[in-house]
Amino acid sequence: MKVTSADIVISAVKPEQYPNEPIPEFALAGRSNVGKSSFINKMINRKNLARTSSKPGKTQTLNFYIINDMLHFVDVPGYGYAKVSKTERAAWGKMIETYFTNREQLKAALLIVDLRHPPTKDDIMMYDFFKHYDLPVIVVATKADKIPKGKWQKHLKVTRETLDMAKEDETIVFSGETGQGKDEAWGLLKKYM
Ligand SMILES: Nc1nc2c(ncn2[C@@H]2O[C@H](COP(=O)(O)OP(=O)(O)O)[C@@H](O)[C@H]2O)c(=O)[nH]1
Ligand SMILES: [Mg+2]
Repeated sequence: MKVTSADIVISAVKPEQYPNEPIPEFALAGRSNVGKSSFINKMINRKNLARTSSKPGKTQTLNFYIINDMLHFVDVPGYGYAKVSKTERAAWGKMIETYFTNREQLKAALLIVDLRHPPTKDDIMMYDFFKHYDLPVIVVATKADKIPKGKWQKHLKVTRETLDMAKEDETIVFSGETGQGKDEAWGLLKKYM
């Protein structure tokens, strides 16, 4: 996919703010700091359109990006950050549930996990949530640059097994640093568009 344009559309907190275009949409879910924003930036060849940060738990909005006027990426606020109040956690849950269960344009969820480590309890919960709502999930195992290539398949197997992934759900080994997996990711997304 040749990306010729990419822009932020809106940072939304409620459905009235979601863009109305009937174009395919893909949402990025994952732990805070796992590499969701870096995934978007790498996919669209932009250094910092999606805000990346080493301070987790900051973004509490759904950030919609439009690519080539033909699809949306939605950067979803991360989970698993300890220093979040009960109230904030509840607000997050409500926003996530509202978005993922009512969005017609949504073609698949991209669950971003860290290839180096087994998925967390929260990752498993997120995966199960998507399956419960019959949403296709693509698991993107990122930060691959941080472990030797010879170990990727072994780690990927742990990822699939820990999430107890359905056979039909795909995984991609990715790196927001090197761009590993980028073409494969675009190839998969095209299948859903
Ligand atoms: N080495 C490496 N670092 C990454 C990768 N993806 C993200 N990071 C770093 O991890 C931190 C969090 O990334 P970010 O994209 O902001 O995570 P988000 O909170 O999920 O959006 C940043 O310091 C990134 O530079 C990757 O694939 N490889
Ligand atoms: Mg982010």
